[in-house]
Amino acid sequence: MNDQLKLSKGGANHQEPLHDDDVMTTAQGSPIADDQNWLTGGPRGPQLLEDHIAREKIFHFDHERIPERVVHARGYGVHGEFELTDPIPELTRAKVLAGEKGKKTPCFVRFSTVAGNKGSPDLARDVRGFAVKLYTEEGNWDIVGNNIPVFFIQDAIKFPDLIHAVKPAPDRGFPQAQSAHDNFWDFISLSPEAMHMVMWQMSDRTIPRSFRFMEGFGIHTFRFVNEAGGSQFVKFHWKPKQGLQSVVWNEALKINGADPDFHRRDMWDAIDAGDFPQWDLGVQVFDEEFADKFEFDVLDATKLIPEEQVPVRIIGTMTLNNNVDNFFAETEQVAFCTQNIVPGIDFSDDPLLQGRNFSYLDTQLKRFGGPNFTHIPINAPKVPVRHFQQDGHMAMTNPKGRVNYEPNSWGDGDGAEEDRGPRGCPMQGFTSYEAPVEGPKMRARSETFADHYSQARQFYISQAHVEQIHLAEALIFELSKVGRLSSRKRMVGHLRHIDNELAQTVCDGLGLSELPEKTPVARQPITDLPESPALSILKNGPNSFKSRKLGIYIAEGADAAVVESLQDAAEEAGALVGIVAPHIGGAKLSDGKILEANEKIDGGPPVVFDAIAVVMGEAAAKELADDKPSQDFVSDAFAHAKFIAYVPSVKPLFEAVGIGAKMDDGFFDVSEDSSAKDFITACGKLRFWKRLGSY
Ligand code: HDD
Repeated sequence: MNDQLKLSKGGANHQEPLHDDDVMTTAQGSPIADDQNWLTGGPRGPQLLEDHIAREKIFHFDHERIPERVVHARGYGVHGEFELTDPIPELTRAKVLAGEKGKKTPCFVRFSTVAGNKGSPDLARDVRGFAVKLYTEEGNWDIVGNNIPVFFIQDAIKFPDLIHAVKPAPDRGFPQAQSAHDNFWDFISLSPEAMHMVMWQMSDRTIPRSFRFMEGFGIHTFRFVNEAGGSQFVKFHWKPKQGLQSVVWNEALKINGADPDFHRRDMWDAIDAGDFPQWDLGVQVFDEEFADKFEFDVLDATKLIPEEQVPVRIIGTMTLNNNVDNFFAETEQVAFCTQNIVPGIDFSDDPLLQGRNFSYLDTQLKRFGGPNFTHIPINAPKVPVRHFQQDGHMAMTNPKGRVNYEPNSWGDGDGAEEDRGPRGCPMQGFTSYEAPVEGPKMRARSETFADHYSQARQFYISQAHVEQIHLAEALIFELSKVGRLSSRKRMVGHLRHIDNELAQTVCDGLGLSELPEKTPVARQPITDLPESPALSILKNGPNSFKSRKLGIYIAEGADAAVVESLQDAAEEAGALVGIVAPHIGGAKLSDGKILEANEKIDGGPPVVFDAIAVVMGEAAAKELADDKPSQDFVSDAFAHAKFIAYVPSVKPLFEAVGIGAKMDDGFFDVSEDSSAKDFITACGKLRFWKRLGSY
């Protein structure tokens, strides 16, 4: 063999025989000798089409993508299980909810943003998808919900317009993953029905700290149907045991730069560390009589039923405990469908839900190129599937035998031993609740859907003061990105029906010369709905630092005992710790040992932590007082109302950014014994809101 030939074989050519298990094969299973060099005619000659190995590799690569979801393209999936804690056979015959206490059902959850494409940043201001697939013993039940209990529109026919309006403008292809632009607010300001949802969208709900710290909602009114055929209405709620938490907008902007994968990384890390997030499943159950007397139509998805009016009954707990093995196979290929329900659950006539029931199945055809996506493991039920459906792209589980139709008489005993195949069963099978249907065909919105402001107002007045301020700031931010004055004014015209002070604040924030006219209304809003504290994040705070993350910024000479006490206190509280240092190699502490860092300072800004500590030797602190990333570390943590632990030697850094004289009760000197514990206890409040004055 000449030298040139030896060289061209590269590193992939193993001289030693490999174990059979390690030998690479083609997709046809044929062993490959070299997949790093295309077959050529001569060492410097043309590549030969004959190379079936190279062509197969490139062919497959060329087809690696499937169409991304038209909405909710960016998402993150996790496996888990649902445990039934309070069976409700009196309400539903669905075995997943009516079985014995403690019954476990596997599930897969995909969290997502709505507007951005697959590669968009996690902290866009956006609604979050919260889609749960329960692999029940009676087939798959999908609750395809969001982290907000209402929706923008009342009728599914408007969905394409809503999504076109929020997605990048068709001529320029931007802005990506943002609602702060002309088309969106033009559409919204012309859609009074969106006002309630817009209040939620402008609240901190749309910038969650993590998927783990948000609620989930089935939104629509569904039906429970029990064994006797009796039915009640139901709304589904997922309540995070971790509590609710959001970031502030300025943080969101910075997180998108520092870690665009912040949410998916957070979920992966938590599960990887064995800190499994949990949600209680709650149901709000009500009957026709309540529906008739309720102020709004229970079929209108822009309305919720306040928990104070119909309490949420907790019936089970979902634990997410397993990261995916393969992102594409599971998270990308999972296909949720609102029409995936099981006996004992039924639809209501909510016109948004009914339209969704068409759209979800239809969209899977586009994404998978055929009807057999249910054969893919992530979508396949975990119970036997028996029917006469067959063939199509990628058919993998065609029924066996000769019989593929019904009615058939095979197996009836006249000499034919064939298996006759399955039959429908009125006892076990799904039967629709016999809800009466009558009336003329018409294209019209029911008058009972006409009030668009009352619950928007109720949401606003139920917020803590600081949340109201954030909401107003979000509206001002978004509308300031809108070029057309008419849209800005129209929005303020709507706000006047929700809350006058809010309208005035936004009007001033936009620099409008006068308060625009109130938008004409179809129905006068109810202005005396009571506050509903359940709608606020801050009124339902966790009061615990569990599952949160402390960032400790260390530098040369940091007191080793202090660092250790902080680590211990955080660990004891069930929180994670990230070490930040001027170099990724870490820093030498006072005991002479090097503590390695998880992040170099400009890669680990405070926005990716829930609270921070700064522990440095005097000389290092003086030197870093001039360092911009170090300055940002303390000044951003301060500006975002975070709790800050420190040792006196780091004061030069605080002074360099002007917070030395502003150290409030959110600061903790942790050089004293046991003070680290007090600090971590205080961190349970998550933020020191008082720092922000009028808040
Ligand atoms: Fe939708 C995906 C939630 C209204 C049409 N939707 C999708 C996902 C979630 C929601 C969480 C992502 C599922 C996943 O992770 O794969 N959608 C909602 C909620 C709605 C809603 C809570 C209102 C209450 N959606 C809605 C309407 C339509 C659609 C009115 C159409 C008329 N949605 C779709 C879709 C998607 C989808 C195009 C895209 C990918 C998919 O279905 O599987 O069919």
